[in-house]
Amino acid sequence: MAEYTSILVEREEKVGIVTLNRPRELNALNFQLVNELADALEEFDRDEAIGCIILTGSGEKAFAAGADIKEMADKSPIDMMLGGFESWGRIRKIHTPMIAAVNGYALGGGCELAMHCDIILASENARFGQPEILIGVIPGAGGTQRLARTLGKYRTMEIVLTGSPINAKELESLGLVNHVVPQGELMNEARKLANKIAGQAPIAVRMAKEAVLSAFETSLEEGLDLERKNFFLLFATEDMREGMRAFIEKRQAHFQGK
Ligand code: DAK
Repeated sequence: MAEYTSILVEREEKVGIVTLNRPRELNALNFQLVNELADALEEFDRDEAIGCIILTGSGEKAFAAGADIKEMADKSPIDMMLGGFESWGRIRKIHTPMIAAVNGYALGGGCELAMHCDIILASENARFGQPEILIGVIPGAGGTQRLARTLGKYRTMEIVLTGSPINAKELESLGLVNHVVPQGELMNEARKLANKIAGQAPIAVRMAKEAVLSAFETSLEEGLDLERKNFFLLFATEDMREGMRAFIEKRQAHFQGK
């Protein structure tokens, strides 16, 4: 593992854990942090032993309070364009399933980062929002698109146009948060879920993630084609033979990622 200054990186058997670690700034996402995050996620993604990644924030107050406003305040459009935002694209391309364990504020880029993950768990005190409008800009890392695709037009408009935060329970009922849990249990619940995913057949997991994500990026026809091709391809894996044999023999399957 490389040395990082703005994140903490741990591995627990098949699960990688990345903690955003600028608690005094409520884990505000400066360029260095997002670059380090992309590096760490790619490193886990290349590691065949890692089957799921948990992303969380340090401290009790925030997952991440957004991009670092102090760092952005004097930038020009060209600075912003050339200034390192490509790391967000790298995070979007991670194949390993990612669970956001949202332990407080997830605002602006923090909310968008949680939405880059595949499953969102939140503590009871978590608050999500896209407050960019309050500082004269709009979401820039997918907030308008991912919220609209999950919540629909009208709720998204209110969130983006008012900047008002929403609590985790409401987002659970709207389908953006998978589960709300007491703060003290958040990481344990995230670990349980991550271990469950990491115990499945790795190639099937990867193909399943790719297929679900394609629902947001392609037409239904193209998405169905991709799903079917991935389904057929899995019949080339040893894990598929093992999974089906284990079912027939009434025993636990042992997947090898082959
Ligand atoms: N940036 C920098 N510092 C921040 C920060 C942020 N986003 N959020 C909090 N901090 C700092 C505060 O300045 C304060 O530092 P000191 O003053 O003590 O030095 C410290 O963290 C504690 O914050 P507060 O004193 O404000 O704490 P409170 O409990 O009173 O309030 C709060 C908590 C979360 C409600 C408040 O801090 C807040 O409103 N923060 C700003 C939230 C925000 O507006 N976030 C959106 C930022 S814009 C893109 C990718 C990403 C983005 C855009 C494009 N591309 C790929 C193109 C993302 C943009 C954004 O996120």
